[in-house]
Amino acid sequence: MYDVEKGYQVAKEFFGQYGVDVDEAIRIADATPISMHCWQGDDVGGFEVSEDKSLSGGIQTTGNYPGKARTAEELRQDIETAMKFIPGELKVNLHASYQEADEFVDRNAIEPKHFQKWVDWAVKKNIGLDFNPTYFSHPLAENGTLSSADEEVRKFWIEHGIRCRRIGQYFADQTGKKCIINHWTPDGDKEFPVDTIGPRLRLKDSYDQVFKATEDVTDVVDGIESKVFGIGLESYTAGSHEFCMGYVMKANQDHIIMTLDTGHYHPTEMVSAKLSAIFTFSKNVLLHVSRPVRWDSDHVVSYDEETKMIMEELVRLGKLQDTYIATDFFDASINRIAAWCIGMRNTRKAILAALLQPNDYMKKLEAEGDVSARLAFREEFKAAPVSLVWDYYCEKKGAGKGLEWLKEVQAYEQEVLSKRV
Ligand code: RNT
Ligand code: ZN
Repeated sequence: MYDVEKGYQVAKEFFGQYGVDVDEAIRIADATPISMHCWQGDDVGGFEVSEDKSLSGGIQTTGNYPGKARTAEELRQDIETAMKFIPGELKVNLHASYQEADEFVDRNAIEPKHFQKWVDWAVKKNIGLDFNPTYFSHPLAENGTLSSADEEVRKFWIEHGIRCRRIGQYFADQTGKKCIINHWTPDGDKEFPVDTIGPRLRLKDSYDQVFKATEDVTDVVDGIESKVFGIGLESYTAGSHEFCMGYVMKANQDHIIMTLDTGHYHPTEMVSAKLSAIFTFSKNVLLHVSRPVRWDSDHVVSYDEETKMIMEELVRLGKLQDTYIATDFFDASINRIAAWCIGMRNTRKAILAALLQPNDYMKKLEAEGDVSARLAFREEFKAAPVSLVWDYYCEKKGAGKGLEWLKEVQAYEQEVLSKRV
C-alpha cells in the first residue's frame, strides 16, 4: 500500500536538504487561481439558439468522443464533476457564445441577463467568472471582424466587444471578483495580402472604440491575444504578436495587458522566454496554457518542459500573483472531463514544482558567477520527487492522489455521459 503521508515526509527531507519549505510551496500553489475554460466540455460549440453551430475562425476540434455537454446545464454539471478532482483556487472562463437565452440573441445584443444562470451558479459556488467575446463562429466573421473593411460588419463586432466588457463588469459586481476578459480575433488571410496595414489600422481603431465606449467599466482586465496563424488563415493574421504587443504597450493602461497563448508561436519560440521582457514594461500578463503539436495550438496541457519553464519563470520573477493563469485547449477525441482533469492538474502541478526549488539560492549562485553549480541545480530538480508532494496535497484537498480521479471520471462516463445521445 502506498502511504501518502510517508511519501510526504520523505519529500520534506529531500527538499529540506536544499532549504525548500514544502508546506509553503503547497500553500502558494493552492492559492494561485487558475481560470478553467468552459469550452473543453462541448468542443467550443456554445449554446446560442441558432441553426449553425459549426466552429470557425481558424480553430478546430477533432474527434468524436461521445458524451459532450448539449446544454449549459449539462456543461455546469460536467464542470462540477471535473472540479472535484482539480485542487486549488479556481475560476471559470466563459465565452459569449455560452449565453442562455430562450431565443436567438445576436452577438451585438447580448446582455448580462443572458448569463444570469452562470452568475447564480458561480455565486453559489463562490468562484469568479472570466469572459471572452466570441469574434468567430458567426456568419459576419467570415471576412474579418474588428479588422473588417466593411464598416457595418466592423461596427457589429465593436458593439459585441462593448457588450462583453459590460457583461464582464456585471460578473465582477456579482461575484466580487475581477473579471478577466480575453480578446482574440482570428482575422487574417489564407494568402499574403497586398495591403497588410489596412486591417491592422482598423483593428487598432476598433479596440480603441471598444475601450473608449466603456471607460466606466472598472473591474475588468483585458488581455489582447495574438496568434501566428489559423487554419485557412495561414499567411497573415491582423492580430500578430507585434501588433498586440504594440497595442498593449502604446495603450499604457493597467487594464490592457498581453495574452500569451503557449500554442500561438513558431515551434521553437517559447512563451517562457518572453515573460521577463514583457514584465519589464507591464505589470500583468494573461496566460493561455495550452500545448502546440505541429499545426495545432490546442492540445491538452502536458506536464512538459515548457509548461514547467513558464511556471519557473513566474516564480523566479516574483510574478505568480501578477499573472492571470487560464487554460485553453479542446480535445474531442477523449473523455472531455478527463481532458480537463489532466490539463488543469498538470498546470497546477507545474506551479507546485516551480515552487519546490531553491530559487533564491540558485539566483545567488548565478550572481556569484557559479554557472556550473547553477546548471547542476537546474538539472537536479528536474527529477525531484514532486509527485510525492503533489499526491499529499491532492489527498488533503479531497481531489484524489495519483490516478484515483480517473476511476471516478470513468464511472461518471458510465452513469451520465454515455446516456447522452
Ligand atoms: C484561439 C485562441 C483563443 C481560443 C478561445 C476559444 O487560437 O487561443 O483563445 O482558443 O478563445
Ligand atoms: Zn488562447
